[in-house]
Amino acid sequence: MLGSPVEISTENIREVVRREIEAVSIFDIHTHLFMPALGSLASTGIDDVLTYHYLEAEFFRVSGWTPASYWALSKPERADAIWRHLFVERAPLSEAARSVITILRAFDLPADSSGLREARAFFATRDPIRHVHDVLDKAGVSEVVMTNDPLDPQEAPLWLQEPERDRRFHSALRLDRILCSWPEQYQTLNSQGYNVREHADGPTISEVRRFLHDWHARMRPVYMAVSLPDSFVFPEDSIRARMLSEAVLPACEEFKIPLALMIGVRRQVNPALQLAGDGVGRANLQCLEHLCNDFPRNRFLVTVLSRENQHELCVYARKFSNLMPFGCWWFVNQPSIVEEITMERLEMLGTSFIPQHSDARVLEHLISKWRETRRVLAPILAHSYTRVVEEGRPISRNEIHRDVTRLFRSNFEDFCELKNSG
Ligand code: FIX
Ligand code: ZN
Repeated sequence: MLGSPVEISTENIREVVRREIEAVSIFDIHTHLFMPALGSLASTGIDDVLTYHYLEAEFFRVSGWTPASYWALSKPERADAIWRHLFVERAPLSEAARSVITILRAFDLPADSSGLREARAFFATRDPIRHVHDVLDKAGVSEVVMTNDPLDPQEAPLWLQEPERDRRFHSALRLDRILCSWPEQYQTLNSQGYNVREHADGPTISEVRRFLHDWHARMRPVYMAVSLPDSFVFPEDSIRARMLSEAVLPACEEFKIPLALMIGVRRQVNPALQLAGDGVGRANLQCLEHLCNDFPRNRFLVTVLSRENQHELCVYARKFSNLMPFGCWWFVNQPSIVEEITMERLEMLGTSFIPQHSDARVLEHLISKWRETRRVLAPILAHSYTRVVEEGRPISRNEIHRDVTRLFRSNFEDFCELKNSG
């Protein structure tokens, strides 16, 4: 019998699983957070929490405000407007709205006040370094992976100054501008000293390899990443497909890091809403067959945005061990859908997947998003163990501890070959 000899009775399984999930220190594999040394890019505090694009989308539905009139406001004025329309004039029933309540309660701040004065005063007094520590601690998160864009006009110059690294914040080399808007972006590579052309000829591909090499050395990313539209096809006679197969995937193989594919976003279906204006589409996932088959020495972290693509992703994961499904991304990060996706993955993949990432854009999101994930996943996992015990195979606490650790950290660490697994 593995680990402690103590077999867990079906009555106790729920509580044991709940405690193990409560105690596990999570490795959050995809966020839009920034390490302290990149602090000027970071978002934190009640005004950033309220002007989160998930809430802006809901605000535009109910407020009657035009996007232009909203964007003309300052950030605190926008936060005031969102608070009034979504939290005072309405009960905060949506997932995104309820998570604001979770954040306020985590700092013992009132959740029913008419205004934000007290919350603003509280966050204004926080020491930034201390606050990062407290939030990670409250969320039970020990490490996060950032989203780092080497072509971002604000972010790229900060990396050239060799910012102090923080071992809690890993980097991910984000390649959307290269793989999704090359005609608009290739000049930025030229301005960084790379000699590339719009039509991506051979010399351009080598220069992109050199670019990836330099930024890999600078950021030391745990993976490279790209979000892809629902229309993404591979193979294809396109600059994107060529960049993928001749530059990005060979570079990932050379650096022994995975490529993260986030498939199914329809960017800017309503541009007036800015970040809140993105949509979703069902993708043709046959691209995964070709990528996993044609690049067997590459590893692929994959998440899909459309609910309709989730089952196919599970089936592909059963076919390709170099494919690791991760997270319930964005529009499917709703408790009822997370339940469905996670149950399906447990039934089809056992514990060989990464159930969630936070996609936190504001530091405090870590608290609400992981509290909700823990709340939703515990009964689902307990149900799976109970089924096994009812079939006559005992389960021990150590087995539960091992599996929970796998799901929330070591599956990722092992897939990325990160040293300090466990
Ligand atoms: O592509 C991404 O990484 C997405 O997560 C973002 O673009 C999106 O805006 C987001 O914040 C989703 O949660
Ligand atoms: Zn994201």
